[in-house]
Amino acid sequence: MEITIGKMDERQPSYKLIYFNARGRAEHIRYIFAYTGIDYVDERIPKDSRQELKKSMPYGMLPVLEIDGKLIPQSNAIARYLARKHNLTGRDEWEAMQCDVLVDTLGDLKQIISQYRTEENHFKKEEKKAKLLRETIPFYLKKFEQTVGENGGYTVGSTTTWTDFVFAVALENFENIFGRNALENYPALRALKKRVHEIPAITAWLAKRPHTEF
Ligand SMILES: N[C@@H](CCC(=O)N[C@@H](CS)C(=O)NCC(=O)O)C(=O)O
Repeated sequence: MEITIGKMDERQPSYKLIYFNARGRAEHIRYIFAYTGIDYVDERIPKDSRQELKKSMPYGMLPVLEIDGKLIPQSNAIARYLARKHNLTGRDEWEAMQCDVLVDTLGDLKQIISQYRTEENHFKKEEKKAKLLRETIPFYLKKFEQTVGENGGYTVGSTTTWTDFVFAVALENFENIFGRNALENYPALRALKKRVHEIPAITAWLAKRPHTEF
């Protein structure tokens, strides 16, 4: 008689992450794959096949994660699913909720920054930039700075979570958009980004990932 110890179904699903050749809304998912060491295909769709491919996606948008052939949309649903499976949502339900609160709040700020970046009217764009730099960004970043400072360098609790990855990716973009000194008043946020980038698996990913502007 054979005795099976442990879970019967330990098979790793097959994963293919489908996105454009950009960090964009897929990079935090790539960080999770890098950190956990899970195999996946990092499929980057060339510009000329974008329109055709989008038609076959559940909501016509990317990223999509193909899990054993099933197409799953929504970047944060994908990231949260992987994070839950691989213990990256904190120590308990409370911390998992804190992860979501921070990811969604950062999402609010990213949306306002995106409205500024896509503004075509030069005058309105300058107005939006001034308000962002004077009010909106300090409002959010001061609060994030305080939280990360209180948590000793983590966004949530005292362990690495997927939220740390979401923030590290966003802070890198933030410096690209607003300049190298954009985080000079936020030492805890700079330290958070540095800590994430110094996790060996993430350092290795940063060294080998394709270079893209965003
Ligand atoms: N809430 C969705 C938004 C997805 C989204 O807006 N994707 C953009 C790219 S970042 C897209 O596919 N746009 C269609 C296009 O660029 O043709 C998510 O987070 O996954």
